[in-house]
Amino acid sequence: MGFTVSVSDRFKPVDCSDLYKAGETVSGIYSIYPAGDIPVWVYCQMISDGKDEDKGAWTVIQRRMDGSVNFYRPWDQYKRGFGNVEGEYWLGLENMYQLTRKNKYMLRVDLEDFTGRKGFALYSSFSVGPEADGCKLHVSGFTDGGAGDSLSGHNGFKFSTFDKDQDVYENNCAKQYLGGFWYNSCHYANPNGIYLWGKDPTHYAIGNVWSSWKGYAVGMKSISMKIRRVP
Ligand SMILES: [Ca+2]
Repeated sequence: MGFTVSVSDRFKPVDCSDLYKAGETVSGIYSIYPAGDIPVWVYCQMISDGKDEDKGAWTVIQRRMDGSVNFYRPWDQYKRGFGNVEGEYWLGLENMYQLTRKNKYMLRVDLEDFTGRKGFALYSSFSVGPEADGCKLHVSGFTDGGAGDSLSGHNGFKFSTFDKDQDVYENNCAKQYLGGFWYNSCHYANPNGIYLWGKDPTHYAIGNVWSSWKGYAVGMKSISMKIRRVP
């Protein structure tokens, strides 16, 4: 395993990049310190082979893979984080804010459908604003990894949950599309929507969909959002 209590007593990595630089090159669960003092468990995807520019660490901030965790949750849970760091989880808006206010990050969204096809979307800049301003999403610099861009349309919007409507829609996007997200009016992607187990045209846009790749009726088998510090 890649963590020990004795090491973290002295060494408080802010994110997975700090761990990678300290010699932890195996993917797995680690504790990081986004706010400096309180440890947070996270999955680190370490890339130690291949091209030099690919090497480094991704800090996973959101992950769906088997439908085992309910993502239809209230604001306080989206703020603090929830789920199982070994499987499906949400790192929490406060942790994302703490991470991205201090350092610059890029974002990668990895997607896989139920036929095994994969795609991704890369963004050269990603940050989350403070709760006092609605935990706004700031994302830009799209590069296509085959899945298209379903996130730039959410840039600048506040985060909404069923009990905290901060979207720009006359109704409640989180209630209507059964997730929590930086809803506009309402979405191009719904990574925290219902785990649909594939294609279900009887339900429109409530799944964990990425519309620019598979439209609004196909839920992903797996989706993960991960951030990496930009030098
Ligand atoms: Ca609304």
